[in-house]
Amino acid sequence: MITNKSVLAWIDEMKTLVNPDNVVFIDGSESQLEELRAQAVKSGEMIKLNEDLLPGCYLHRTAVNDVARVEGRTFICSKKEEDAGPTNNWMEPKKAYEMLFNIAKGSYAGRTMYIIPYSMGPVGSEFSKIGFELTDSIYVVLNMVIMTRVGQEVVDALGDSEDWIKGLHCKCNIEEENRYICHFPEDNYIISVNSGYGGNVLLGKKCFALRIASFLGKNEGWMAEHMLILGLENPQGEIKYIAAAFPSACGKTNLAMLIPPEKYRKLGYKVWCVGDDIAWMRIGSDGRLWAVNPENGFFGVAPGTNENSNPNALAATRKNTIFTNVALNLDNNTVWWEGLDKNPPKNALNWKGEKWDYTKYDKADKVNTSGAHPNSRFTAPAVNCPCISSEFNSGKGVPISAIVFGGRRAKAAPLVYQSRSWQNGVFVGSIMASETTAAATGAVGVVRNDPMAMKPFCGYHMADYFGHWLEMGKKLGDKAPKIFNVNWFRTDDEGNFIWPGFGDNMRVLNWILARCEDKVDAVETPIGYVPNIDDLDIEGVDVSEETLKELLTVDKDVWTKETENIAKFYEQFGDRLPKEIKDEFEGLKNRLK
Ligand code: OXD
Ligand code: MN
Repeated sequence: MITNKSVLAWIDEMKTLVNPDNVVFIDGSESQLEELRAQAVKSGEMIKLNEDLLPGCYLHRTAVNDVARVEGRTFICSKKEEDAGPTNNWMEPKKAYEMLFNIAKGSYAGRTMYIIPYSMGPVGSEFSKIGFELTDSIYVVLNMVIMTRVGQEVVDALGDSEDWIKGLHCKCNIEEENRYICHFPEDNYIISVNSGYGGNVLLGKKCFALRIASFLGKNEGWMAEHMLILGLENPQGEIKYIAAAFPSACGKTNLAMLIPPEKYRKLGYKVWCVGDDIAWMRIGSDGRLWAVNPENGFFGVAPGTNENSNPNALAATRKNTIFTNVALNLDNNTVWWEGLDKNPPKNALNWKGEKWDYTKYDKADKVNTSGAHPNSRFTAPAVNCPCISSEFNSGKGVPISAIVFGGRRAKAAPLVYQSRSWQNGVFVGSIMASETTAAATGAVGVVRNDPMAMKPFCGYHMADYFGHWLEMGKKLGDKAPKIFNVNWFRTDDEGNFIWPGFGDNMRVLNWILARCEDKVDAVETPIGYVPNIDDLDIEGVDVSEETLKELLTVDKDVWTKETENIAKFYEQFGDRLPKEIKDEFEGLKNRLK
């Protein structure tokens, strides 16, 4: 039950606007959720899967025109256009509200309004923030219940406070031309209309925990980042934590749940997953940077997830999971996706729900010929993950030793390098670039700049965001985590990956932590410090010393070309680009001469 006046007033206002037939408050109880699951199965919104093989699991199919985040229709509606900055779409707030309320008007007629109280972060933690999402979709309710902490305890934790985030979601008729994902950072308000796809409608995730939270973080002196958090335990039982930012679908979930190579496992190394997508970070009373994962589950990309690539993620999906847009095996009522195993089901429906013939699969036309959509997803509870960190629910967070940036770069970036300082590290993050993937609509395989993997998720002017990073560094001083850049995707001249990746990425993490503890030297290059060839362990992995040398090479010509790309990218920020970043860029150009 809600008694908070500010919440009640807003819900009343929204009820009048969207005009639902019924209103249901989501209290988080299992009995209520069971009833909703049954309703969704009855209406066809979800398909119950094989209870013996996949207990508590369901399949949902979105509309075929609604399968990914839509960056072109995502807006930051700050009062002033310049505050949204050149990397965001902007709409004047008054105009946006008017348009959105027009679309939302009466759109719940014949439907139920679900009121979801949710906490991003463990309920009651000083890191955590509370939101209310109103939705007309049971699928959204059931996903939010997995991805966030939902229910009466959240309402109780909020009390009378007015410090909460408004979120209105209306499915409407899933019309592409009327689809809008709008954020009003100055009003703590999110409105999403005409979509039913996760990233656009699970408002706690990208909309709140990144776009709105990044803005809050800037004003309140903390950071909301598109980062996984993992703990690496050494044989002595010490655990050091790393936060890492990669653009969408670059293997963040795989890295977060990494299984160490056999040799390391035998020695007693372990990796613990705190989070796979988002980190909220604050300076603790000890002056160090501490992080929590504000989410409560994983909204992971299904294709490519298998027993080898990520057994932990796969295990997490074996119960109480919602699958979206994967293939349905009609013989045993289970799910399948490309890369799960080598046995595509013979009697199956594809992600669109059509009869599917796996022999017609054509790599060049995945969307139309694959069983699962390339951006099909699983929504799995974090507690299901065998390597979930014991600190996952800690309201205190975990102390971060290293920050790692990365992307898909065939040639430019070496396997790993360390930045020269925090300031230089912010520059390294600002020049991140990667080949695009299927997580967002648009062309696949094009290189685009994606600073700190936050281009689609920064809720304010990107140059001010760089400035905020610099400010945080000043406050952290010598307690600041060290900043690194990795590239698992370097290729040879034929385009083959030359680093095995996956579990072997731990070899690189080990070097990173050794650097944090001043245990190894490194070689200075114009872009930063790379490992001495002998300090990166390649024993037991199919990488020759020559390949390792190539992996660690910084090609001056490639980087000189890269500086042209950087200059072009920076142009859009004009005078708002912090002087420190300009200085770092000049420094790089000089070192390349
Ligand atoms: C995600 C994304 O879904 O980054 O995590 O697109
Ligand atoms: Mn993400």
